[in-house]
Amino acid sequence: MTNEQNNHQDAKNEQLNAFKNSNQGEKLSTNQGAKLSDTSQSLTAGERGPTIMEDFHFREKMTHFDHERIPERVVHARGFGAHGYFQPYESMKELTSAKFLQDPSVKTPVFVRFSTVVGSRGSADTVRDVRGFATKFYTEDGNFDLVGNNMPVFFIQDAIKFPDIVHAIKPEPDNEIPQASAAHDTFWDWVVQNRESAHMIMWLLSDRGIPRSFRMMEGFGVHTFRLVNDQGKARFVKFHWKPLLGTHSLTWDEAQKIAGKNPDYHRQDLWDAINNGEYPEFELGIQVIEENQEFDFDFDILDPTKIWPEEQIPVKIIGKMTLNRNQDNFFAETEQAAFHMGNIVPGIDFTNDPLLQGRLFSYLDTQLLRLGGPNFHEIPINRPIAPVHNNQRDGFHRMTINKGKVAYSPNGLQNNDPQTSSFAEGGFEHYQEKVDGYKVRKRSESFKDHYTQAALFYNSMSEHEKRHIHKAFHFEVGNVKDPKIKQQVVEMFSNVSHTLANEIAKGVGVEPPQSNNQEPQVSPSPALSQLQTTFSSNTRKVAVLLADGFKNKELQEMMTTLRNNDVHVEIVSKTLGKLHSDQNEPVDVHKNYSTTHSVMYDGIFVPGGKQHVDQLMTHKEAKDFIKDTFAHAKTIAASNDAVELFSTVLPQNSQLATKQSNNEMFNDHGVLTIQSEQLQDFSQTFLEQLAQHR
Ligand code: HDE
Repeated sequence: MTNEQNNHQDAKNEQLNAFKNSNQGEKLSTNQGAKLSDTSQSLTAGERGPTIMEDFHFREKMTHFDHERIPERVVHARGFGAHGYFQPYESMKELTSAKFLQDPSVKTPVFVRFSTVVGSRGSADTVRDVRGFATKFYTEDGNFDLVGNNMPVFFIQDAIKFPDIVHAIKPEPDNEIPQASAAHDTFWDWVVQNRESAHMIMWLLSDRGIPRSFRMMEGFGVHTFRLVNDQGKARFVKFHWKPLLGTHSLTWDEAQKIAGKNPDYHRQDLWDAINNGEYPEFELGIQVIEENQEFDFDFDILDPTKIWPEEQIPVKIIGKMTLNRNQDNFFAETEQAAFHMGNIVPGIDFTNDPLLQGRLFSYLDTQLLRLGGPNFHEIPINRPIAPVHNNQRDGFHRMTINKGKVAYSPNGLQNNDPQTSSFAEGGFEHYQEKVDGYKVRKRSESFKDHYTQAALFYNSMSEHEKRHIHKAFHFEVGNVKDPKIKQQVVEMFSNVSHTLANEIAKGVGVEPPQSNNQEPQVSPSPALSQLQTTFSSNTRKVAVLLADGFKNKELQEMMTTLRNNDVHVEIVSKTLGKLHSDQNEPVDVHKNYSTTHSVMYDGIFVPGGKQHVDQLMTHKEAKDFIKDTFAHAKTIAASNDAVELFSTVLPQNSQLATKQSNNEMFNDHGVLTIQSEQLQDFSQTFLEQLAQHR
């Protein structure tokens, strides 16, 4: 890589560096730079007297503190960001003039913010919700914001309904209950009144609503955009992010328990992965439809409640994003990041998707309130690396010192500077689409089919994914108090699938569907099932349950294989400190049963050692740990003496061994046991099972 390319990649970082400040080795001062002799005692009239007005330091310190909050985002309040870069695999010149998609050797800096939608800033990470996936590309042509979600469709077709759906899904206004949840009356009342939400509800109540990690979820631009090339030729496009680790989810039971054990589970996971050098990677994919094919499909390509099935319109992978740097300051970077659909660059353009059109208004508007005025683009995280020159002036917290008398255009005094640029010179020109129509408040007939793709999604799920959807309905709709709404949900989803509607009815205690709705006839789209994803044991976490007197050789062999394959291993025991093997070799305990829980791991291993196993038999927490991991269908392995522990703890019918090879036994529940001191092959099998996720 040449120096110039390196510089481009680092340009954003260098820009941010200019604003960074560290207190290390420095003297305490006021905001005006006066050094201070004391910051822990107010200035008072006498040692036991009142505080004196003159105490400028007290007043400055307290006033600043009183003002240190800004409004949280009205939606997507809870989020977490990271820096990285994007690199195209090949030139996309044929399709777009966007500079950051031209040259595979150019790295464009990015900042990504992942978020939940409904919960407030302090809510838990693992709630059932849509996840935001917003990427700011700091391109040499200005910032391009791809503000997407981890689901490819949305609840509504028209932005004007957004305040309604958000009011319905947020906590109910009289008592502000429930937090970060759709499981309440107002949301489901809204759903049955808004049938266009059917498809999105299927995604939300599927495993996609409870991702295992931000690193293991897809991202989607949702709307149909345009790519425009140098010749001005345009095509329709949808954007996809595909995680290299595959798309994986928690179970509902895990998600709920993790929310209590570690509400920061997802942000911790992202932060740790980047700190460990395990940089999350996402490939950028595009689906392209030619302009003359706009009406070739049985859905409207501008309808944001529809996907473009991948089997029909394949996703072409065009580049990769790597997140390789954690932020230095959450507030300065993640909290002040201001995304906006209107941050666009030449070569990409909008379409008439009515949801997209409305978002183009909302994002700028919301930043004006949240960040306190029109100069939020000057906050370091939001600054483009491209030069900024215009006649916009003044306003709260203006940083730029614009020189000269001329702040208008056209002007003669400054020879018309700053000058506009033609399309050929890289000036943004809106795509000249012919639009002709009456002013109406009316949705096109082509947007009216709300059930075919909801059925496509449901029918493309594997049996266990369908079961998870049924259970999710039981929880979400089961929490609705009004029986009328529950019945309406059943009737609504009988338009998607009778099986689904009957399952919902059974679980929430209402009548099976009364209406005789037709189920849409669809053939599945395999790409929708998470069974089709990539599987890898990379960066997974394994707990080793231990007590004094374990067999160190077994422990070390397993740990070596796992660690050599980028699996994280933690030793969990009743108390922190050190444990000793049967030969008195010491090992450090990483977590005790109070500071962790089985839901924090993707698998467990228990080595042999009689004394150690006898003790685990008496540790209720160890037995619960094994039972829980088994119940969540994760990989569990025991060697030698520990096999007996498993047979005691696990349900009788769990069939510890259904298959035997090389002294090694395993079954399709992911339970692995071995009676041998040679664990090499066994640890490989464990690794393979771990990669299967469950
Ligand atoms: Fe947003 N959305 N949204 N949204 N959205 C916001 O902007 C809005 C929609 C998405 O990490 C807000 O800065 C309207 C779809 C993400 O900072 C606000 C409509 C998609 C984020 C807003 C939608 C999204 C937001 C709140 C209906 C996926 C977080 C704070 C037309 C494609 C960005 C803010 C971040 C945030 C409005 C629908 C994604 C109020 C009006 C569809 C990832 O402007």
